[in-house]
Amino acid sequence: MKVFFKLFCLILFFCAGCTTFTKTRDIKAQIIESARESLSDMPGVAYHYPGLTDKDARKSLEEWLSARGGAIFPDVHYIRIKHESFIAFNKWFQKTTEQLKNEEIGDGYDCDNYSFLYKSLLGVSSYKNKNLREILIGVIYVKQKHPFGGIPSGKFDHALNIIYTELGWFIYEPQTGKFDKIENYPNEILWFIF
Ligand SMILES: [Ca+2]
Repeated sequence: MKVFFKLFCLILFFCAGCTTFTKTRDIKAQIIESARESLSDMPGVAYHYPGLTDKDARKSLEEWLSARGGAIFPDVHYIRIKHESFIAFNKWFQKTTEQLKNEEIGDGYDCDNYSFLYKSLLGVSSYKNKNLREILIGVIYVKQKHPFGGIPSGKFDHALNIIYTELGWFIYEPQTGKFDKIENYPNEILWFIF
C-alpha cells in the first residue's frame, strides 16, 4: 500500500512540474518568437529637421507643464519624426502588441507597461536608422479626470504617450491606438518622461 502511495505522490509531483513548465515555456515562446518576426517588419521612421535640444523641447511644452509635476529630458539632442511615420508606426504597434493583451494580470501589464513599450520600440526604429538623436517620444502620467482615447474617466492616475511631429505635439493612447493634438487633451499632465 505504501508503495502505491509513494508512486501516486511521484506521479502527482511530475504532473504538477510538467504543467508549470509547459505554461512558462508557452508564454515565453509566444512573446519572443512573435517579437522576432514582427521586429523585421517594423517600419523605418523619417525625421523632421532641424533637431531640437532639451531646452527647445521643454519650452514648447511650457503651456502644459504642471506645478505638481515636471518634465525629465535625459538627453540633449532630440528630433521630431514625420507625421506619416507616426501613423505608420502606430499601425505596426497595434498589430504587434495585440498578442500581449492580458487583462487577468492587472498592474503586471497595464497602461504604464504599454506606454514604455511604445516609447522603447519607437526608439528601436530609430536605432535601425543609425540616427544620432533621440526621438521626441515620451511617457506621460496624468489624472484621468476625463475620458480620452477609449479609456474611461475615474479617480486614478493613468500613463500614455506624447510625441512631437511636424504637426505639433500629440497625445497617443497605446492601448487603443487613438490620439489627438495636445491642445485637445482634456486631462492634467503631471509628469513627462522622455
Ligand atoms: Ca503596470
